[in-house]
Amino acid sequence: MSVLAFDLGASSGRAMLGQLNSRTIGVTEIHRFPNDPVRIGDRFQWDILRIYHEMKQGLLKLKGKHNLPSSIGIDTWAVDFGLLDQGGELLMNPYHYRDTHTDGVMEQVFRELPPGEIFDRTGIQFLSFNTIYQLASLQRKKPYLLQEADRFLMIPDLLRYFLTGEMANEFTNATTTQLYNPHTASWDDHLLKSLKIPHPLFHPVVQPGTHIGGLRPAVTEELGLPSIPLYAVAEHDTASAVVAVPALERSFAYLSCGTWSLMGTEVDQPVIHERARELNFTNEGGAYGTYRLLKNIMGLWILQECQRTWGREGMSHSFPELVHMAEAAPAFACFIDPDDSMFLPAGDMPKRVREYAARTNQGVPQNEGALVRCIMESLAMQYRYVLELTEELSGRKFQGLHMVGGGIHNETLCQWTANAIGKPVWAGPAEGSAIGNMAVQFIAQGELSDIWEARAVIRESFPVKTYEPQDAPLWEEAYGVFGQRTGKR
Ligand code: ADP
Ligand code: LRH
Repeated sequence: MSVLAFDLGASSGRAMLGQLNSRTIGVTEIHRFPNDPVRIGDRFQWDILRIYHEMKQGLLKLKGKHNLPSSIGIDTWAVDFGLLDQGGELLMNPYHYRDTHTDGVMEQVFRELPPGEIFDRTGIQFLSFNTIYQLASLQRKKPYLLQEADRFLMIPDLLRYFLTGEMANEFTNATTTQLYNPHTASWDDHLLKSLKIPHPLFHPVVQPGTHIGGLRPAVTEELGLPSIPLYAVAEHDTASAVVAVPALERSFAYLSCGTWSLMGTEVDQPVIHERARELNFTNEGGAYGTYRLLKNIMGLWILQECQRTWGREGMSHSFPELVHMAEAAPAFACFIDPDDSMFLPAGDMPKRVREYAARTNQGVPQNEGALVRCIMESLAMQYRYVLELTEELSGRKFQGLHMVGGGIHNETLCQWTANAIGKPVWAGPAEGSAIGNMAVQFIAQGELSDIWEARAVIRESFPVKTYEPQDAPLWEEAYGVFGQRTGKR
């Protein structure tokens, strides 16, 4: 049987068909489309109607060529949302989380709600763009929107609603709002009240694997398709990626390596205490009663923005070309802290990396190769730093690191990561989010028994490449330098 996964990442949106034949999943890419935010003046927004249009193009491409899927699931990045009026229409074009409207808002919220209280209630890391701060910003700048709003839906909920006409808030994504309380398993009334965000907008959450409804008549008529069922999957893309980690062991470390790098481990209960807050770890909801104890690392976004900047300047380079240039540049010449907030907004990233180098009295990288080398080595070092913190917080010792996501196409980064952590990296699959999305649909329809069977099948279906650590003393010494230059030690 087959299922369709819509996976909307920052580097692209894709419709992927997953075919399960006994114990093998085969994946066919049906449609890939840009998912670039649209800038209007200072605003940075989702092109949500275009994305919906592209999803319909994906459905149309199935016709005649493939067996129709028995179900559909949608995942995207976290935190972003749409507000609907009483008639079920969108009140505003959803903001992209890299919009600057939340600048300074988290600090303002802390005056009303101490961070300790927010963390105790939610277990979620402090990121300036979390939904809670996006809503607080709207409450201050556009209060009429929240007065008019009848329903809050996160982006996959919203796209699912466009397709089915049914509204439901999915659990994994709901936790990333920093408004969901895992102790009470419900939206946190106190946080909502304190910020004057109307509670009726939020409905009880549904778990991954819940059947929501079929394609609505307007869609089946327009596309000439039958009413294919939609399931809520692990709709936060990182939650789907974690479902797809082909681990055999119950206690494993993962790095979901795409636009962001998300590193952590899967746990049964959220880890909520002072040290977890101090280290700004998060406990995002996972599929099947799990939590994702992890930390956000700025990731390949920095490289993507360098690529974009150079492209604008007439120097277009593919990712493999950039990696090649980095390999030829001198090692360990300069480090950045990838998680410095200066790297969060879109913009001229080469300039920012140079500024960071100058500010920290390091030799300023002069060309593309040196810049890319600096970014990739710094990411590898940050992975070691966060892996050690994950071990500390979970009380676990990991034998190696599972890497999933498009970043594993960067084999040099995989190797440098193994070198930095001094342990093997097991890389695969690259389309982790789409495959995790499919896995939940297969489980929901009884084709796979549970998440562990799904992981075993994923391991058999997609190659996992092992990178053994090399040059241990050199990387150990360089890690010390990284620590000094970035203030992490
Ligand atoms: P997202 O899901 O966030 O859109 P992906 O998982 O698709 O991201 O990963 C995209 C990233 O993977 C790119 O930013 C790029 O750095 C990396 N990548 C993809 N293909 C290659 C390649 N051939 N060589 C090196 N890096 C690559
Ligand atoms: C990765 C991701 C991450 C979130 C960020 C907004 O795509 O979903 O888990 O923190 O985007």
